[in-house]
Amino acid sequence: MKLKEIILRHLQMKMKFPFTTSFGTIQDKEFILVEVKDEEGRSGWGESVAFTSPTYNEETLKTNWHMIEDFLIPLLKGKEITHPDDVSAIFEPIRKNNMAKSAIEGAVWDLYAKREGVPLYQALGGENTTIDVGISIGIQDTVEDLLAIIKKHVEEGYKRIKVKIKPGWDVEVMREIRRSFPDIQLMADANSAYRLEDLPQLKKLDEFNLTMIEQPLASDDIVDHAVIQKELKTPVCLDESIHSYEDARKALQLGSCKIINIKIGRVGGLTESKRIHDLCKEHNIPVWCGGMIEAGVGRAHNVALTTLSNFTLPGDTAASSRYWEQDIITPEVTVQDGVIQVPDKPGIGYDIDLEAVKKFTLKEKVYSL
Ligand code: OSB
Ligand code: MG
Repeated sequence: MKLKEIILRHLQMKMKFPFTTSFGTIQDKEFILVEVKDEEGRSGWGESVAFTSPTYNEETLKTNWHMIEDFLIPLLKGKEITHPDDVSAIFEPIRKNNMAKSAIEGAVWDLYAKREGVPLYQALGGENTTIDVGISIGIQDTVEDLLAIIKKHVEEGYKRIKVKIKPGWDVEVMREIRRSFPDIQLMADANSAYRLEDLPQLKKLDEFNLTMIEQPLASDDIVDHAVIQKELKTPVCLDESIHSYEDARKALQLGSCKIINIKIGRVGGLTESKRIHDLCKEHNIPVWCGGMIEAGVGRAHNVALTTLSNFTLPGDTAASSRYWEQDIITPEVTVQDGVIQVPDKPGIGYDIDLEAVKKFTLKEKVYSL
């Protein structure tokens, strides 16, 4: 196929509540929605997961727009695409900027699956028609507030509770959670808030039977993580540190983690996500799908990826209604007893609500190829 047109839209969607991690607070979600069109006018959809500030990683909404407009779209001009895997190959000359690449690549995957008349999850080689999900809970003002939120989500049926931690909001908080919820599947995500010398503090978390501790150390580190993984009973899971198949291969070789969180945007797309999944499967390393507070299009891609067989741990893709009064897809992503039914329509499997898209769009630009 040849791509005919790409439309970039800058959307802003108000979140129901602010989400606080060790690196900061996100309130109004702004992101780029990508629409790619083929010769027949069919559309595929992708979502950039870059935030407005370079606090999770170095990318931002504006750097993504710049990369897509000035480098990625020009690379696609005149190219014949026989399979979405071609897109990562075409983008190969551009270093990093994975979230920008992924937003386009995801839209091409959706378009490809629609042209083939198959659901995206099948195009990816996914096997499961339902996926298990957990939920990620931000840092709260008080432990009482946190316990009340956990209670609500446990009652809703989410299969695993993840809480954000940072120095000063860690061991005593986890102790209180375990006291109230002795049997839930529980984990902690530090978003790189600790350093090697904090090992004694991290070791205290071993007493709470956590499924894992996610990204305790620096966002570009796999060496110190290998040191602490040897000292900790709790499995270490890497998020920020894994940008590619090569990073994953090296982390597994070093013993930097026992679990990997795959985020499609962080690793540059679905093709790379699948390669990392396959590598981890070969090495008996379980994976799960992380979240970036996505709107519906990003959620749909997460759902499709999570159907691959080595996604054996619940992911972070909660219901659309968790963050949004109104999402940009119909139907919205719903969760029942911690399970999402994977849609079986061609492509991402959810329709785009163009009225909603219009309502949330601040800026739109059309590029002809
Ligand atoms: O580290 O997984 C993370 C949100 C923003 C940035 C980073 C992370 C998160 C989450 C929330 O944990 C995931 C979600 O609900 O989409
Ligand atoms: Mg994380």
